[in-house]
Amino acid sequence: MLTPAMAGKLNHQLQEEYYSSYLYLSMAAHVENLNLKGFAHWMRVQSDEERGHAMKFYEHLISNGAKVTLEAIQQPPAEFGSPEELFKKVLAHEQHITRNIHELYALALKENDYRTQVFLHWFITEQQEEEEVAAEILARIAAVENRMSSLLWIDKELKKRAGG
Ligand code: OFO
Repeated sequence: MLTPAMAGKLNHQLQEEYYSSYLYLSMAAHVENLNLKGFAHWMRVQSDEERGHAMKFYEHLISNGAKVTLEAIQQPPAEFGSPEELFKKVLAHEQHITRNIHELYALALKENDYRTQVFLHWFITEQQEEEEVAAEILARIAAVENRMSSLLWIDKELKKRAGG
């Protein structure tokens, strides 16, 4: 049996996972407009996965006799800037979700809620992976952008060549 405090927090995380799905779909739409189809595909897959995460919270609540109460999902931003800025936002969002999951786990420990502890193990591992993936993509994008700015700097230098 979940305590009312735990059920409330799990219901809220269910909403956070749906918001994550909505956020990644908005990010997909942003990169569709930049014609970055691979980025858009990645964001769509991520958006689908987040709905799966939300449903895990739904199932955990139901199978422990608690009531699911759906909260409103807020509007996500529509603009995310360059690919590098976009992935900085992905990483920051995943770090936010990790903090939520860790707070839930701390509450489950405090309440001796063993079932919720076991349930959250999957999310703790998942968040570690998601942060690692986002950080790796961000590093790759930053490397490409650094190469581009070095190339542009060389190009500017070459323009200075005097004739004769
Ligand atoms: Fe982005 O992962 Fe859900 O929890």
